[in-house]
Amino acid sequence: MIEPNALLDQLCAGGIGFFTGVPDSLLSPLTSAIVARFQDGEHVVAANEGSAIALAAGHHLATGQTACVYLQNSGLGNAINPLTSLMDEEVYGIPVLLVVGWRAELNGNEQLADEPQHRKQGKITTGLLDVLGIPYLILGPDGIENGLSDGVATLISLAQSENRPVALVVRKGALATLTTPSGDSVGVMTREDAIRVITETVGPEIPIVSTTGKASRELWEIRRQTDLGEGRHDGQDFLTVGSMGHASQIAAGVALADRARAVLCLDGDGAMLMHLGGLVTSAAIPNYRHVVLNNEVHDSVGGQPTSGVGLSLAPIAETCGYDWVRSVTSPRDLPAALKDMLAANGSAFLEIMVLPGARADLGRPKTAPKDSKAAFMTRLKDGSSA
Ligand SMILES: Cc1ncc(C[n+]2csc(CCOP(=O)(O)OP(=O)(O)O)c2C)c(N)n1
Repeated sequence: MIEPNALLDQLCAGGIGFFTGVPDSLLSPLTSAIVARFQDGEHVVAANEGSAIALAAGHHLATGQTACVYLQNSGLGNAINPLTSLMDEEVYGIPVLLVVGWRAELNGNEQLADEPQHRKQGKITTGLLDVLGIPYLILGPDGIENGLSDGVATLISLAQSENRPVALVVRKGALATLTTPSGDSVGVMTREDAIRVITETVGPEIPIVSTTGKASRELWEIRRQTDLGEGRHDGQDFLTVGSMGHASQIAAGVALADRARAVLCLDGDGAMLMHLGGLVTSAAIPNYRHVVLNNEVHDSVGGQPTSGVGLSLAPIAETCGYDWVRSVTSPRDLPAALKDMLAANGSAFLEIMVLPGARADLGRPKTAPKDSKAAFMTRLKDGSSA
């Protein structure tokens, strides 16, 4: 196990002076250390992993130096386009060190038990790096596994001498823990309380597409406590367990298929910012209802800030063209705001300021994703206006 600050010392000694990325629970000791150690300009939380690669490219163009991009392996998909068409030696040849949190890691042929959304990516992570031609080292609890113990220095030199991306793939338990310093809170109600009020106010006829992380886990648990009729608990919601940032366009696809039925997207601020462009599409759909739970952090992976700390999301929605927009902080105002949102004439966007954090005993969905999908599709079909 390595102390995150000792790893950062190695990266700085290798000449890395700029850090960017999207946080990951497995890498949270490292990102907490980065947040505590580096100032604005030396560290930027990116909106998505592809943007982080582009920031690293810009940093290299301006300074000639190599940047570090941290990401969960699920974010490799977002990073692949700029890795292959910008950084690759067949194009501009730009060095970058990727630090990749390996969810659902493989140990030989054995895969560490993890959630369904991580299984495929866990299996293909190192193979994907091979296909991309990105040399990598694996860092486990006992140190570097496939090279010399001072391999990180050699890896960074390789990136610099050959002008190419390299990667450090980090296993669970490789980094010693470090807690994220908590900042000022923007909300007064918990995310779970807000979701409970949403489920109580939104009738059973409105399907909900919820975002990646703890919001979906809380929604799933709240539904367990609520009988949707005939002993049913499943079917009203589609939990976007993976694919962070895409819940809004899944909901848009559902809403476009039946304009007579309202569809609600339950989003997170980090997820919304990850693929912000989709707001323009959603805002043009009159039966679309967008609720964003804004805690200004990536709460589900350790509470690191999002790229939008201090940013009010409601004016962004307004500019993107939503017909009805409001922001609420007080739990007292929430039920009325939700009712107004549901009754709105045209597309609607409600920002709810919430506290970071979740219950320590929060569970995870136990229904298999394919069963949830089938229940949701049946529900949509039964409730269809066609
Ligand atoms: C492409 C991608 N990058 C990173 C992650 C890891 N991840 C899962 S949830 C999450 C945080 C989501 O933050 P936000 O939308 O603000 O919701 P909160 O957790 O604060 O409720 C992150 C970074 C992921 N699942 N997918």
